[in-house]
Amino acid sequence: MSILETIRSPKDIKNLPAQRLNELAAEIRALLVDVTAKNGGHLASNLGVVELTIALHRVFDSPTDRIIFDVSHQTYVHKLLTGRNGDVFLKIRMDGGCSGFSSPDESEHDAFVAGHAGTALSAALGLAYARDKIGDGTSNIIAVLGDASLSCGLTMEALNNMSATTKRLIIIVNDNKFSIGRSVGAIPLYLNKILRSKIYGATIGVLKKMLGSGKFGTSILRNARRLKRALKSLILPTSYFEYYGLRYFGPVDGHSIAQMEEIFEFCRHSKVPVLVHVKTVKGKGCAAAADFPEKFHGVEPAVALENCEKNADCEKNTASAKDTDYGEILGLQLAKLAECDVRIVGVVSAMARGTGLVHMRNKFPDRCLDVGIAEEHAVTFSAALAKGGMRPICAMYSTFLQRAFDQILHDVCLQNLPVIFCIDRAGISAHDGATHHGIFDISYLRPIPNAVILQPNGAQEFVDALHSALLWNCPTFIRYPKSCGRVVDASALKFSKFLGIGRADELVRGKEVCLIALGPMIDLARAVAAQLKSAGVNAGILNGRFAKPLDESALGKVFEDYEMVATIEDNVLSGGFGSAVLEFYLAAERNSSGVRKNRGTRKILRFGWPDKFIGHGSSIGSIMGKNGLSPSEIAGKIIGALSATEPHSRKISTANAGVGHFL
Ligand SMILES: Cc1ncc(C[n+]2csc(CCOP(=O)(O)OP(=O)(O)O)c2C)c(N)n1
Repeated sequence: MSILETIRSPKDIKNLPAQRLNELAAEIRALLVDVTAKNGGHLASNLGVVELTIALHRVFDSPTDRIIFDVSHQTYVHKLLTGRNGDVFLKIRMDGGCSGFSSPDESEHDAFVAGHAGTALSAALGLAYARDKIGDGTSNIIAVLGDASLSCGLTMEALNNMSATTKRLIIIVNDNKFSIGRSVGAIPLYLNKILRSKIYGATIGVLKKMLGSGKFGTSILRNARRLKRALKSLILPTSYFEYYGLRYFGPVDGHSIAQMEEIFEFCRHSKVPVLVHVKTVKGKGCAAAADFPEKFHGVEPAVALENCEKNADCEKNTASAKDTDYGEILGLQLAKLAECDVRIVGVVSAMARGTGLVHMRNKFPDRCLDVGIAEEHAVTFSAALAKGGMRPICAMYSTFLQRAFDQILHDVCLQNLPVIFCIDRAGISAHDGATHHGIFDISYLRPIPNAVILQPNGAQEFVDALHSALLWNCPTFIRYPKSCGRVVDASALKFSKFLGIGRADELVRGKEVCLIALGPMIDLARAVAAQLKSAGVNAGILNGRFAKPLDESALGKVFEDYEMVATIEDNVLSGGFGSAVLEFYLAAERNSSGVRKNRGTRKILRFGWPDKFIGHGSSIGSIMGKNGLSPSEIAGKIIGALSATEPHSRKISTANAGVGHFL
């Protein structure tokens, strides 16, 4: 039996002899590599926190003590030590497996939901305040942040509030010098300065001498004042944290469990908020991940690490096996566009690799502006770049753009500034689950005046949309999923056709029902149409393309020609594209603009994501299937509605609740 198999709860870890801990760490690392090779997931970050997580669970008493991990992509080790080793972990991020992020529904040891960066400190402060006011007043609240998350705006806001909120809080900064790529900005630089300071070695020496290597219990308290004086005199550049009312400890070797246990034990009794600066190596224990932490931050399912050469070819090999990413196309197009137009800059918030802007970064390092995990800043910064005459292309994942709603509204759209937003990962994010699905953007962007929102149908239309948007000169939001669903030669794509704002495209002429879809949902519409055809129903397909403005003339014709319309989108139904079509229809009907031409009320069905949070799953297809969005279910609902006895009734059918409503 492995050591890991004997750990059923954090209590078992406390009872493990110290000399067996490194063996346990090695077992955990081997499992992390195996599981992420099969299921994909956050490899490098988890490899880096193995000892840190063991030390935390040896010293603190979860779940009485609450450990809150920022982003929580690095909680795999925590999951293994808190009763989730076994089948549920082997299926992590897949159907029936545990989530790749912190999930209180899954375990009492997961203190707070997370998936977006910078939330841990605010969450910790809230829990600490509640503990002080209505809780036991004694348990520990520990926030574990990466060096990149420490510099998030939200973290800064919480830091600013700390001393007014509680006197007892422990912050662990896991400093591995990396965000996904290298951490950027002044705060990571400042941490680095501390690490590089000559006194680092001396500090550790003094701590070792003062604390000894074994268990110390109350002796630590006796030594505390001496320790404090010694640390203060030794670690000079830490006053930044002291302004926030924090006592700084470190840097500590994040791969020495003994060293961390000593410091954490001291922190447990601290009567003031403390910050422990832990130095770790991202990807520790796996040569490829340690050498290329950016690439191995998150890995795709079924990447066989042992076959990965430790060079850039590895990336090419794995990429060639799958469909082309829109990000790849974006990065290459931007690099080309930037050659002929000095005004073009890429703006990205810590996601240069994920959004494809690495290509721009490689070619024009000073015109790929990575602002760190700072979406709000990225958006206002882009607004001002546009105001200053530049042409910013701000690339961000749909889920993270949520952070910057007010900046989009107040800073970009209110001034009608020509910022082009390339919204990657729009739609369902299969393995990451609820925190990462990009299924809200149409709904939160649609009410904003001046916003032009579109979803291209495939790689060529994406390139055309990007180039056309540069000519439109207005706030533009181009949404698309990760992959364009086909293998295309990204470097050969060229601008081929100017797209007029708000122009839809009839793809298939039909008779009984018109399917209006956006982006990849057009492929789904084709599959639905095929099923309808075999049931004797002739379906037309309209590429809606724009969620705003709608193509009113094309829609008017659709409502004239078809008795039934079904919208299909990769967004929530509430406020999405289907809602826009409904609004259009109702307004047109009220204005008696002739859309009905005395042929009776049209039936409108909407297909999209229901009003609930959707979890993770093995594939986008499996999640769609579970939510009534398979071709056969959609076709079945359309056939059912077509054959309903009262074609002109105007009631909302509850039979379709969640996935499709008809009017
Ligand atoms: C608001 C937000 N923006 C971007 C991301 C994508 N993201 C996930 S992890 C990560 C890097 C986190 O770096 P750090 O906090 O230093 O932790 P590490 O992975 O290095 O341990 C980023 C940018 C996110 N999760 N949330």
